[in-house]
Amino acid sequence: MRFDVFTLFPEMFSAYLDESILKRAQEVGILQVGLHNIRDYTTDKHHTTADVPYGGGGGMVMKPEPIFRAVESILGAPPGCPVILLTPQGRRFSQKVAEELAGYPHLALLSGRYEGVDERVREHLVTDEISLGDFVLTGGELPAMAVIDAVSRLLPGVLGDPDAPQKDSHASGLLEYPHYTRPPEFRGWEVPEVLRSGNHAEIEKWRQAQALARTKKRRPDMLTQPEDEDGGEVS
Ligand code: 4GY
Repeated sequence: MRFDVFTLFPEMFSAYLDESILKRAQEVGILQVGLHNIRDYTTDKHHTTADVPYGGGGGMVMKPEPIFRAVESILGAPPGCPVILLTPQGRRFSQKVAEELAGYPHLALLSGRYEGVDERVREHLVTDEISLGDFVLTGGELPAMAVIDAVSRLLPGVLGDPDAPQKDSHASGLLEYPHYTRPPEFRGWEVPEVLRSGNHAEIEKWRQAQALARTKKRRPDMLTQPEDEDGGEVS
């Protein structure tokens, strides 16, 4: 799978993508990430990427020309893949959306800065808008990395255990059961006896009960609204 990322800060991505699991996925050719600096697609002397908003109000808005030029240079016009803008105004990201996106061979991610992008980018270039949640960051770079991470780990061969994505919390519809490792006692706090019993049927029963109890307590919405319904339309 390939991601092409359009951003004013491509260097922010390298430290994250060039470590650990995502590094290996790129080395073995399962994952490709192209990083493109929108500033490289400006044509004016000062390499202008943003300007003041029409109508006033302060702040800066990302200009459409360099964004269209960048995306169309890399992907063609029209682009042959979804072009996803990371914005609090988008549909909410979830494990289900990650699974949907993992079905594409190629995605473009657009990370905005300042007050956001000119509306004509949304209307005539962007095909999907995704939000990580109801909070405002300084840019769309962290959300783009989160999407790459959540989608990439679903691709066959990226995780060591091929069943790992099916075992995920949220894929199961429940939160994770508690995890323990050695030592069996730490500062007087013991690992539950059942986990050290070697009785795999009892361990499985305990884990399911713990996952259900934890979900009821922390995320009752996951039990009454299965998967990730978004609360429905508004008029
Ligand atoms: N939350 N989910 C988010 C965000 C920052 C101004 C547009 C979010 O996805 N993106 O907070 N993005 C804004 C900052 C430009 C992106």
